Amino acid sequence: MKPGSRQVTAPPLYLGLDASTQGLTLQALDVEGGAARLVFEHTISFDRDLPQYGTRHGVLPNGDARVVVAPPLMWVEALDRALAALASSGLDRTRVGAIAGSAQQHGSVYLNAAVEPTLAALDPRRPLVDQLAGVFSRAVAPVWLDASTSVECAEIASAMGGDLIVARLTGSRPFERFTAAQIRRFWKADPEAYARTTRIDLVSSFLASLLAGRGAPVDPGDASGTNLMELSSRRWSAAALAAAAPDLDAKLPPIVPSSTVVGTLAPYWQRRYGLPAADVVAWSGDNPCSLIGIGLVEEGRVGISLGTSDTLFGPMQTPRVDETMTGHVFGAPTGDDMGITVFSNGSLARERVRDACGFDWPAFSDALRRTPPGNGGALMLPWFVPEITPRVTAPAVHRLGLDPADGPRNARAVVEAQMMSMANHSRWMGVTIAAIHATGGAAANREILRIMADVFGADVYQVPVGNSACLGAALRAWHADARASGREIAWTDIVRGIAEPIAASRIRPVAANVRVYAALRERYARFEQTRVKSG
Ligand code: XUL
Repeated sequence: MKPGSRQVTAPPLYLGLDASTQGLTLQALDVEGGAARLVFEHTISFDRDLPQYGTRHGVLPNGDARVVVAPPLMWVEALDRALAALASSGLDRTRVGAIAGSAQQHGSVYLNAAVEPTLAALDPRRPLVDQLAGVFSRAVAPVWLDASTSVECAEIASAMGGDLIVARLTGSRPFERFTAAQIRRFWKADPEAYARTTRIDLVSSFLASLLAGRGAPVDPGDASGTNLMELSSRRWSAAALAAAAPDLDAKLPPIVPSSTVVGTLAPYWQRRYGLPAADVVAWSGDNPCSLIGIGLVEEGRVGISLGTSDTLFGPMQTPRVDETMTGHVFGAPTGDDMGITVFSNGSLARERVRDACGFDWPAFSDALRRTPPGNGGALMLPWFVPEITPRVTAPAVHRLGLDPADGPRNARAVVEAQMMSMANHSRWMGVTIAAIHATGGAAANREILRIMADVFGADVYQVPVGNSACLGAALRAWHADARASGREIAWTDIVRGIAEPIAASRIRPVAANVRVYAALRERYARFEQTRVKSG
């Protein structure tokens, strides 16, 4: 096909990319007949497939554990390889209608004046990575795991009038991993390199720019992970920019709605891989994309991901800020807001208790079956590692009326604690939770989900999706492409049949158990408060 033309005869394919910490995934969806079907998936693992960059788990080893950075050139090479894999997949790639992406949030890429002319003149005969080496004003990109900016967070809070003012304005108090503090630290450490920086991208807008062949904007979902966007107007906040670093306004991409078509696939991609001039849709963060990828498109349902850390997230029609300042408000791809709260003692805490009891997972589940809801009033605060929610810097495990040697009751206590903590610390979202979509490794355990249903008093469903962020990105591509051509499709129709929970997996709450937990949640909150204060 002639580059620049788009002759889509068969129903289009929609591409989603997910640039996560450890790898880059591409999925293709076929939406024939109005129902989406996954027809291609390919993942590039940074450590395994691009060993020349020397990453471990996708980031560069560093003597200071608080400093966590990655080489942006590695992401460039991964993007090229992902589209090469699509080109050799046998799929009819001339059918590609639009492409959108999801990226790890908060990370920032620092570019110099060479970036615009370089992107505008990419040579399809040479790999992307060889052509982009000269566009960076900083060779590395700090990512969300970085925790080195506590001083900068305090400086930003003090310049803006305190944590709560920042939280009310931007949706979160200053956090170490958020982009404002990262930019400030770079400016302080290397003011000359900062002055040479003409553009600061998020990981999402950087990769979208490569696809479009010119600087791409950011969406509110990812911009709300910077501590720089005014949540109410979805614009950069002059006060937040001034508190972070000088001349920042001129270096940040504009913010556009998530469903914006930001360009078409650059000639580089068309000529190199035989792709059409497909729409490039604004990229977003992985959490906003996951919201779509597990079918959370209306307030009243939330997702709980039980993984290394446990997270609770869900759409909010009206933005409400967490005045206790542990949760975040991000822009959702639907145009609404989303709340998210992260708990660091997730699977690790469950495993520690399981191991201390000498159980395997079936024995752990059996213990949950054999012990009564409410555990006879016994409580545990399972802070094996520093906890984000509530903020606990010195980890310690506390028990109330619980014998540490009583294996079954300890198994129940850790799960009840996690569920009660999530239920209590998500009240700030003001969402009446009717149903929970459970994902992550531990969501396979139905005994754990039974406790979840009873503590929240809500139906719990299992979700079939593997990479929900990538699927969410591909579905966003479909939604934006349809919208751009005047055929707006409701989000409920976009997710139908592909990003929906498994109906048969439903676990309903038991009324008597819900009553037990309603009282126990208050006791748990008091116990937690006394320990947070004394700790
Ligand atoms: C959210 C966060 C992570 C990253 C990486 O605030 O830091 O979820 O988006 O996945």
